[in-house]
Amino acid sequence: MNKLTKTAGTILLSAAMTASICAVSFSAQAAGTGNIRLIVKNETYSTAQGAKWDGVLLDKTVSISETGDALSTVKQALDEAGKELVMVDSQWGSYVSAIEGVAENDAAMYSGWMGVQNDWAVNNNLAYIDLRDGDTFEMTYSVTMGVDIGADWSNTSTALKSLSVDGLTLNESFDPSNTDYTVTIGSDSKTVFAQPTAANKYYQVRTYKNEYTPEEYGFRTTDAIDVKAGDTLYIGVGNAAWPGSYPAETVYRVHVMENDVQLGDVNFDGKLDIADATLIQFASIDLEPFSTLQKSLADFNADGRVSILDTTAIQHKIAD
Ligand SMILES: [Ca+2]
Ligand SMILES: [Ca+2]
Repeated sequence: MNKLTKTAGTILLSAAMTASICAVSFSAQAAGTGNIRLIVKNETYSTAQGAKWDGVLLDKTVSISETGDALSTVKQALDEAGKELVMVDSQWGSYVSAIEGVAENDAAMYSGWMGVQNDWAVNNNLAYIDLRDGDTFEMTYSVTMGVDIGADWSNTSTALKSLSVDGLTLNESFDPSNTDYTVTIGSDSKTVFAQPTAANKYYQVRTYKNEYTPEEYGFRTTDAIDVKAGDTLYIGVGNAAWPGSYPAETVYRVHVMENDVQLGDVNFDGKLDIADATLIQFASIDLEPFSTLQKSLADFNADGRVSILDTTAIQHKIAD
């Protein structure tokens, strides 16, 4: 490994330490209560390549430790399961260097154990990561500093790689560059589970209902969400308030509708009215950013572009 890469690694660790300060002030919940699903796995370094073991070593519900952090919880759970955990002290604090004989630097230089909380590749010391009841926490072996588990420092995109909602069918197939989706559910209410996956797992993903409130934890993939027509799910990726450093967040929206969305209804409220005409007018002079779906809904006169002519066409339609 050359010197440049080492320097880059040091910078990353420094960034992680800075991020940890944010993480500590961020968590206000009671520590040490509840359970998490803990998964310990090595799917990147096979026994054929020389690993002591591969696959899933552990996948079970375990108690959160008294101090509430990920490092002590993993240690406690592995102790209880009779699995060997080796921790090493460094200037950055203690970290997991080996689990049941699969150790850092075994597969390659800088290979080692990473923590993944609710599909977010943790970017600081696990002792600073507070666990919440219902979390999923993975200890996963990475050969390439995260790239092989979907976490890549060189990827600055805050897009999602995939998005589905268990219990609902999106009206369009998912496209990372389109941030608006609709689902049609009639007058039913449903219990659903949002299943977003970030293009880069170093960026957190959180789901909210009806109000985008990134200061809150939001719904995890295992949290039930009750929805009815008129609700909107917001799925944020890489908000600046969350641990880590981010270029710019992306927010996806899933609009839950009674009926299929109609042409012109760019605010997804199920009605075509003056509010839509006004939004389209703003978008036509770049005062309102429109998603791919909104652009197609906005082209009311079907001339292939969003312009004041669409606003006028809608005004005529409403006046009829
Ligand atoms: Ca509307
Ligand atoms: Ca048009």
